[in-house]
Amino acid sequence: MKQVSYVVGGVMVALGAWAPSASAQQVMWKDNPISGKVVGLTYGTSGWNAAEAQAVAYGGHLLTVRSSAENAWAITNFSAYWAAPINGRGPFFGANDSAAEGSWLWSSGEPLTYGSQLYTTPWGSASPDNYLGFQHYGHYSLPQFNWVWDDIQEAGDTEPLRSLIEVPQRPARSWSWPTA
Ligand SMILES: [Ca+2]
Repeated sequence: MKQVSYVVGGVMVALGAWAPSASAQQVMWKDNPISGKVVGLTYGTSGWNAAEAQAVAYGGHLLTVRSSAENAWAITNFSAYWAAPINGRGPFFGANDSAAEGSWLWSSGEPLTYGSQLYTTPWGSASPDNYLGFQHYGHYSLPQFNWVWDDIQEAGDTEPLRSLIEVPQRPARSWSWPTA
């Protein structure tokens, strides 16, 4: 196997015998002409906090969605790939109310404007419902609900989820998905 290296958080890390297995580092990057940013879908799944930490390591945050156009762009460009392997839920994005119940914020620090009207588009009509008292993390729900936004617990409820990352520019090294 070829010796490869990559940069994480400014530190060069050497990897021996890297193989193209399904790792959390595999991200499908696409340029978003609406926001002018680069959005990536992780192949690996995780809880929300690990996903946000990975996004920060790439120089960004989990995805901020600023308009219906940006929301539609994400669904159009990634939904064919983004369902979690077991129950098919869509990926995490940056909206969360983990600091204060009911106060939804973006992990990027941008104010939540699009999506601030809860229980209506882009949210599902019953979302966010803080089910069981600890659903604080936004994700795209399920295909049969047209990928409306939903709140889910940190670990992704029944399974960890893929995640959408947003960065200012393409990372120096990017892996592609095994299927794309
Ligand atoms: Ca909540």
